[in-house]
Amino acid sequence: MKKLFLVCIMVCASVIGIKADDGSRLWLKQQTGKNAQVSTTDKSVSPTLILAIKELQDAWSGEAIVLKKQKDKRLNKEGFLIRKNGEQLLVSSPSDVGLLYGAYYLLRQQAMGQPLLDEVIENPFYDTRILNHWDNLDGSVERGYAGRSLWQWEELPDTVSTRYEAYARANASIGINATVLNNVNASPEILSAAYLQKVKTLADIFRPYGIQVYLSVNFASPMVIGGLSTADSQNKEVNRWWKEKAKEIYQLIPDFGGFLVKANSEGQPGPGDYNRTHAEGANMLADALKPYGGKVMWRTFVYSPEDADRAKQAYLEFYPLDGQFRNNVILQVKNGPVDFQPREPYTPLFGAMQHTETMPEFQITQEYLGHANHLAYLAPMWEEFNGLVNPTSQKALSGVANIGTDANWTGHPFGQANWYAFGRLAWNPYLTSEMIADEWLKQTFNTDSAFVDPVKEMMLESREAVVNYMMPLGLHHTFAFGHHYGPEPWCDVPGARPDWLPTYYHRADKEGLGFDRSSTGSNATAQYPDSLARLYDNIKTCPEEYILWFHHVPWTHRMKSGKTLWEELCYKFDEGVQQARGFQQTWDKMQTYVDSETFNDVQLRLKIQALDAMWWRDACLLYFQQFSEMPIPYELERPVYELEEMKRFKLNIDNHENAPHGFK
Ligand code: GCV
Repeated sequence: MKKLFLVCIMVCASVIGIKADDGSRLWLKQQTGKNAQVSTTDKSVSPTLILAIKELQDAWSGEAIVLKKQKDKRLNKEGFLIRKNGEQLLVSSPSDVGLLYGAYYLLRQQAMGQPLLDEVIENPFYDTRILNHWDNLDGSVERGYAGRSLWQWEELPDTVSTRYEAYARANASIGINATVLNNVNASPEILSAAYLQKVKTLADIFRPYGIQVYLSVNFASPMVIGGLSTADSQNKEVNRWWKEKAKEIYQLIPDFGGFLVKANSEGQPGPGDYNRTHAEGANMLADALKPYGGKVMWRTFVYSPEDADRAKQAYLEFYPLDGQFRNNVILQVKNGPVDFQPREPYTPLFGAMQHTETMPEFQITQEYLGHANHLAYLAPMWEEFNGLVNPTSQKALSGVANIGTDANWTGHPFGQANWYAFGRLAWNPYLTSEMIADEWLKQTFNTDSAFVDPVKEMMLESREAVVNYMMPLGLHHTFAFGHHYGPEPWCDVPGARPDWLPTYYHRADKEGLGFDRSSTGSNATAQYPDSLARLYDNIKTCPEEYILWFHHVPWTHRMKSGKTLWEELCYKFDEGVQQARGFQQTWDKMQTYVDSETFNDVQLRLKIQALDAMWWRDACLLYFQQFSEMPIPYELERPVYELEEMKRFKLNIDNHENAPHGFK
């Protein structure tokens, strides 16, 4: 891909130009050196307050500002109030970090050219707004598409990259207040004394920005680094080991957030190895952290094959444990019951757990949405989730980060919008995707509506476009094995678990397509509240975007449009391709509004996206056609690839070698 990128820069380097921009400043592009008048009524000026003052002094071009630490019953701990006070602006908050958030609010309004209301009151909705890094200690990032891990473990604690502070600042500017540094497939080494020193260094850098550090822990740590012969949660020595470890951590990092745990999932150790429940395992860790106010975020991403339907597993394993967890345990639940697919219904554990706190896990990195090659603005997906699962029942929100060492942090320049959107939705889940896209575009590029309006429209359409060309109508997991990038609905890997293979999910046969999860099938619909269970269970009322998720639908089934399922499928795939091509047209018209580096980068990625969309359409339709035995409607474009040819592609995901369209 790199080679082509260079060629493209030479060929298309814009002559009309805005200066090239490597994207490293993200949405924080305000002009500095303003020397604004900023004062504080506070006698003791904390490092956080110093940051707030500095940010405003540097970039604010309005009236004088007074920052005041003050309680107000309308504000929660991190909230802030801004009002005009004669010739001055008064920003108040019960906390220093609230004042910092107030400063970023003002700078955002300024960058967007938005007038200030007479009084602004903002409170973050979720208490914990946390990124999950799937970063390994060797510098690789699981499902990361933006370079290597930001954390230079081998250099820490002595050498400190300037990017650590830039990372903290970017997060604080959108209200993110916590981060899990390492992969949930956790190396026990992270809890060794040497690594904890490195973690402490990062925590010290993040603290002034209001960011708490958490760690993913490996359940078998007491054995691997503690030398014990067991990790059983009912063993006294194991309990003592975790208590000592917690003490050691809090001595170094007094505001340490807690542990994130993936247990008994995809080969990770857990309490199940000793016939203990998830509650018993989680409670042991919770007890160790309790004296210090720490939390355990225990993931529900489990799918041991006890039931024939993977989508039912998390519910089956966790629902019976409701009420058995300590109150400093939060169950971290993926938004959908399978695995971050382009579209899934919500995981029915939300709402079902009445006596246990739950928190959603979103995936910002685009593992199943075209990696860093496809433009897929994810706020509409999260907005859809928030419309189904009432956010008021949750106090925390997590997102798997898409950040790496790439100069622009996220690989695709529009990947920044997903990081931004996650933070903004964690601050306020009632913001619309449209409002967030508007904010991001105006701060990142410019405020000209001739640019903002069409590009915003493209962003808002982009997630649905991905659904259309990859997995319309509730199809899911038709990905190639392992890298989750291209299509392989035919994929069969001898010896692999059936529920890692596309055929398990799409169930195509001569009669039809889709997984029967209704009462005539796996009965997963019964895990939903009654009204939804009835809606999903009946093929006539099931929303069509989920129809192949919940039903095995005959090829000749009449859809709402009057088309048969087969025709509808063909139209949806084709629509996705046309949408991807439309994005190219939209973007090409934007050349004068965007710096040349970003323009060319996005242009190339959109080209790949459009070609990938055709690859997806042709692979899926030609494969499914073997079962439907019906023609692709003649008014639609003909496939450009041969099925047998596509079956031979074995994409090397590191360099895209062997992609059907030859991109390297
Ligand atoms: C961190 C999926 C991904 C894995 C990931 C896992 C999880 O299976 O493919 O890479 O592992 O989810 O969320 O734990």
